[in-house]
Amino acid sequence: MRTQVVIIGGGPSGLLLFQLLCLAEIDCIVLEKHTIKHVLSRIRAGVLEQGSVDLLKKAKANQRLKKEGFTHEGILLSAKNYSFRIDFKSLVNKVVTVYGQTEVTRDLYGLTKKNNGKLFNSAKNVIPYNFNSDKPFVSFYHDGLEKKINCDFIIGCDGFHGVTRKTIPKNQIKISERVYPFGWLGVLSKTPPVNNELIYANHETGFALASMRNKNLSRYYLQTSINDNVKNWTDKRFWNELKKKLPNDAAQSLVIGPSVEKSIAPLRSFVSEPMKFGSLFLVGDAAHIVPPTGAKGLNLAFSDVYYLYQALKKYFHNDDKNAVNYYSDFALRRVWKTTRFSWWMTSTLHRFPDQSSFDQQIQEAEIEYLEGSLSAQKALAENYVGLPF
Ligand code: RFL
Ligand code: PHB
Repeated sequence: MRTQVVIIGGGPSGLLLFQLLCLAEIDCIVLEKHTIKHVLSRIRAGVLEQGSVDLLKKAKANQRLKKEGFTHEGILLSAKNYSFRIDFKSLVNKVVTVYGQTEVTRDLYGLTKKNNGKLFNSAKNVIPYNFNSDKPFVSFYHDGLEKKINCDFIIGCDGFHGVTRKTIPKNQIKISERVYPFGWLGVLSKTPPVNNELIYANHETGFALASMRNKNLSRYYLQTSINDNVKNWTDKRFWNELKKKLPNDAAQSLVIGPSVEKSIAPLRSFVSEPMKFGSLFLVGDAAHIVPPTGAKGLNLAFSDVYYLYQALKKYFHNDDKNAVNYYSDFALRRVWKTTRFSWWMTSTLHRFPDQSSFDQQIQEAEIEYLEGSLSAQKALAENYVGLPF
């Protein structure tokens, strides 16, 4: 087989790049390790920046998003069970859209059937080869048969645990990392959201987040210890802890019910540089991870997709062979600014195991400062709605 671009990984970034390239009549193939059912069973991001919404529109993947996405003009921040609002609309004249990553991925999968590109699900033992030459290729197994695809470029969209980054020699890669000493317990419940906007709560017993998917589906998160296990979390314990951490007025109106999904995720910041090695490129979680506190991971994956899509279009259509060489620098500039913001949100809102009463007071003072300072609010809003790309 031969194609122009092989995309390893059929998560949101791989599928979005695939759809954009297909629309630009650039030949491509996606290799995804799992079944579609498995990919769509993962509950992850919930908040889209305007730049991500615009890119999904460009990919013609916004039909349902337009109808079912919720525009949010602000968030609530809380400390000591008292909350105040950050009004994005009035501060920076931008908004975010609440629409689940699962639905984004479902919409993108729906479009793959219409494309002349190819998608292989359950592709096993995918291995990129020869990306330091002008004859790269990828081998994999499908339906028990070994296959080989010759191509011009290989794109690693295969997430943090994927194979692509691991095939790059260690001495060619620089890793910067921070592992946080806590995780997030996420719960999905068929109950009305506690508030019509997201609530990020700092509390002396740990962080909580109230989010949502739709009018009758809530998504909540609680900070947990790093070695915790979901088995330790009965629904009753979860709701009690959440109530304790939310602002008082929200806690009073919280509707509780059985959980329909419960999982624990670790939190880390991770950047691997550069994001291009010869004819191999890294995109999204394959290259970088941010803690979910600023709702940035998926959005950052989409800005990578945008830079790479632009570069590949120039390469194939405008005979600009140099454009792909700028991808890594462009993408990394935004990656580091977003890594900084996600680290800051995480550090300001969570309780650290060795946190003294001094540290707690500093966090509370920072949040109080945010309440009183429009300049501080503007900086938060500008980052939360997404830096331009
Ligand atoms: P993904 O989604 O991990 O997809 C990678 C795909 O590659 C496949 N794969 C392979 N395929 C072939 N061969 C191999 N060897 C392969 N190895 C892996 C996998 O099966 C998978 O289908 O990476 P991608 O596309 O870069 O997307 C990144 C996002 O998923 C991630 O950044 C976000 O979910 C992060 N995130 C959030 N981001 C936001 O923008 N806003 C949010 O509100 C937000 N909330 C979150 C989050 C992540 C969370 N968790 C669970 C880590 C909340 C949570 C709790
Ligand atoms: C979510 O709804 O899953 C969500 C929202 C905001 C975040 C992280 C996760 O910061």
